[in-house]
Amino acid sequence: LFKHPKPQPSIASPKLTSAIGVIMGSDSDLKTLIPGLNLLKYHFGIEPDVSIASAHRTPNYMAQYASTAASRGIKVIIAAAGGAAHLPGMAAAYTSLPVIGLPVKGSSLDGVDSLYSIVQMPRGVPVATVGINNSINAALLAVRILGAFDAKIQEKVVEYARIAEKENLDVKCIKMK
Ligand code: RP5
Repeated sequence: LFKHPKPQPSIASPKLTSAIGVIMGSDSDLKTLIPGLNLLKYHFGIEPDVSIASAHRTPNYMAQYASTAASRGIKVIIAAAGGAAHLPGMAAAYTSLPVIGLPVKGSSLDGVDSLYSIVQMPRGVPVATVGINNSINAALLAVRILGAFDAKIQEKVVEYARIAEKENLDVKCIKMK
């Protein structure tokens, strides 16, 4: 069944909600994004500007979203899509902001279709591509970009790495016992 994207907020009166914009091709992509969204919210204290903006089903909204993102205060965009995953590339074509592409694993080709669609951008229109379904890395790359210009965010990035290292060590110690 074709699922229509949910009604979108009007771009006519856009409001700044976050320095990170998160767009996805379909509401079916949301579950893949949840780990990254939770990381942004609970570790970094960032509530991203989240929207469904399909490159194919709502191309005008997608174009408006990407072309007005910078003027709304967004600094980096995470774009998640599966299948013929044109959303990150099209968003990058409509904005000069950094775009992080998150390939979503679909039902037929294990996400390799999404990965190839996102990573093989033509010269001149870059998309930073993370691993299939790896919304954690998409979130971390976004905060690393922001952290280059914001000492508090950078501190949080360092803290995250420390926690991850400790947790990994703890897991290894448990396994060795
Ligand atoms: C893409 O098509 C979306 O990003 C999604 O991953 C995939 C399937 O969409 P639905 O048919 O589940 O809406 O555009």
